[in-house]
Amino acid sequence: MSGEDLHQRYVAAVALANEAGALASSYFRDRVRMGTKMKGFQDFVTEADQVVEDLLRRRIAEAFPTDGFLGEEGGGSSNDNLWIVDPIDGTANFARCEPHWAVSVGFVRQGVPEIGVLAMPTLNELFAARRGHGATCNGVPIRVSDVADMQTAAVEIGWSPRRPTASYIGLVAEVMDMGATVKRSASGALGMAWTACGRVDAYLELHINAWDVAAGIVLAREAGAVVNDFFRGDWLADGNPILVATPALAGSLADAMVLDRALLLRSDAH
Ligand code: LIP
Repeated sequence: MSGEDLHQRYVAAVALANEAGALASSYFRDRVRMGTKMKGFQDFVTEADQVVEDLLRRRIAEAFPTDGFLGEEGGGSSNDNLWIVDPIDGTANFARCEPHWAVSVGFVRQGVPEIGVLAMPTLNELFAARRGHGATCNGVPIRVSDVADMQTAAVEIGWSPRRPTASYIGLVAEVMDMGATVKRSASGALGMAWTACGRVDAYLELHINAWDVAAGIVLAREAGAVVNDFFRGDWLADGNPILVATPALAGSLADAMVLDRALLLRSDAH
């Protein structure tokens, strides 16, 4: 795939994330139209998730008919050129009319994340990155913070019922014992975007799915973050842990998550 082919997909991803964000916004705060349902314990889905994913699936099939598509709600299959989409990341927030949610559009080529775009309509922010070309928020370059002291760090730790509560509480306690303040905002994608622009200094989660991170991991790496090797093993079917952090904090946070420091990927390792 040429650089021009990737550029075309980057331009399309930005336009699609904006269009999908506008569609999602038309459901936001309309609890009746949202039609919230439960997929499982603490696992929400709304009508907006489905219609936004359907829009993205349709648009990408029209524009790039030989590319693959995987969405959180409708699934999909692997492909050398694979779009990985979370139509609304932070669905639990969206369902409660809480504004911390985003549309996540990622593009992965032969297992390498190349393009990541997040649209956050409630703050009118669009995060975008292409591998080797930097990361921006509303067109302005973004960088991770330079925080190196855990005593001044803010770390977001995502949670889901996919791992035992005790493991989550244990990680929170360990990171707090290291001196950091810990938060959880229920959108992994935005946790990675926040890390990329220095609003927090790291995002950790013991297990997360590919559609939650495919875009955010490009944003974070292009903004100078160190990330773990999420795209290993059967990452597409099974997910993996995620670590995204400032370079100075990544090693000690990897130790807290019992991740191999040797497998951390530095942002200059393109
Ligand atoms: C969410 C993730 C978050 C995780 C939540 C949930 P969703 O995605 O972004 O990191 O902790 O359990 O999986 O379901 O809102 O698209």
